[in-house]
Amino acid sequence: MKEDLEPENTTPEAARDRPAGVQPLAAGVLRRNGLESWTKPGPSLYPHQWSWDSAFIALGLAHLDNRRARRELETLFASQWASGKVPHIVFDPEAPPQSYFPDAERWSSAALSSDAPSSPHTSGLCQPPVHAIAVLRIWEAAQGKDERRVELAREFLRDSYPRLLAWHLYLTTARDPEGSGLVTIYHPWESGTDNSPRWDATLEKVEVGDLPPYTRYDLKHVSDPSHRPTDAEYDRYLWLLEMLKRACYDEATIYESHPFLVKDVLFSAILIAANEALLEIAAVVGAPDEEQALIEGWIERGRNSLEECWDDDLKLCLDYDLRAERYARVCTVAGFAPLIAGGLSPSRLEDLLQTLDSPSFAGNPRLDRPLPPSTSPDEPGFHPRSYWRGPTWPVANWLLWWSLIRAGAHDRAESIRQASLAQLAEGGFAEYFEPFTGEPLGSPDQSWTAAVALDFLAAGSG
Ligand code: 2M8
Repeated sequence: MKEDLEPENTTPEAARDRPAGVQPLAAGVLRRNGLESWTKPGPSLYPHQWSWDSAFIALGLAHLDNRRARRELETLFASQWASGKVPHIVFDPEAPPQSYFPDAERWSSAALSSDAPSSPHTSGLCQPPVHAIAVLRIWEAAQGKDERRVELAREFLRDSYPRLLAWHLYLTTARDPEGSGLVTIYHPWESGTDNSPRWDATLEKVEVGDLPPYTRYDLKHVSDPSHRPTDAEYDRYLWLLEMLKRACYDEATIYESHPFLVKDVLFSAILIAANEALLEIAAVVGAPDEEQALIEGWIERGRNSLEECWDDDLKLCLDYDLRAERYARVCTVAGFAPLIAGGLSPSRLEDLLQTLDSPSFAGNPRLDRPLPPSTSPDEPGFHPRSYWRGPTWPVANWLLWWSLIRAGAHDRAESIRQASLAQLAEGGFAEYFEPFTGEPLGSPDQSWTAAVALDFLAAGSG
């Protein structure tokens, strides 16, 4: 039953703001990638439910069909671990065989950890917590609609709040036993920016042991294997997975022995922004004062800790490798973490805008459009066609746009929105784009790309 399908906004103002019919095309991508209660990130490369993809998808769906948006997140949270962790992949038992590797069997999460759900199977990692931001968007999108829709959205908020709180509690405790305010990740896949040069130095030190054999299925879904991470990177990814399995996904054991323990500034910043959203949700559902105070404490501690990772020469924030006890001096979009975390002083905002518009990022004269490459072209590890090593990612543009609005930099935000929409109108809903030519790369018809387009458009139509 389509209980609350929203009619499309067709005012002349909205039409002016919709380059080349982007809205129906984006809606079509989400419809085609949609299954019964959730959406595949990509038509063939990603056949399962991914955590932060689902959050972005839900915030796009919120403008099309509030019910489907709610179900997207309800389905994901149904697989939350007993520890509060939201797994990075929920495996679809109906997905075609040999379509994605590592598969549920390779992760063996339920066999190794009593915290993991046994059906459907999940991976043992997590991804950046965009979920509370999406839940709030679903609530906002329901405002001004009829009473029943608002009541359904309020019910969803009430159900989501304890799940989100448990998720954020997991991240602020198990993933931050030091109480530093920053989240520790165990694998590049947790960052969502998998092969970014942010991880090169840490990964180089990982010595791959006796790795059980495997076949990469990802390469059959892209036109050119050089867009995807290399085999050497994959060996390390798979070896880290074996290490986590040996630790039975137990946090304390991982902390003692795991070779990849990094304080990820982008992940931490998203958690801070998500905590701000959670605080708003807490107010709507009337959560106890102690819980609201706890969330406020997380936000403050997180922002202070990001400040400690600030590099005044690069004018960016840096990840910290706990094993090597050093910062990763690499310029990538993750360095804009303080902008995403919010609560900036005017001078810090000025610093970040300067970096954003410098030749190291969106001000690079070779760019097809003034959109920041995922890795600065100044970096030795930059590669314009390889995944998170240089291409422009629409989701990263969305994060910057949304953060600039929250920081009050409306004009700067608007130029990112316009440039990103123009890129999608021309190149379609690709997973990522070559920054100098604008060529669409990776998986075509990527769901989160379509979802952020819908959110950009909704903002444009007021
Ligand atoms: C990419 O990551 C997966 C592993 O999780 C992969 O490359 O196979 C990343 O871009 C990640 O951020 C994203 O969530 C996922 C699905 O779109 O693909």
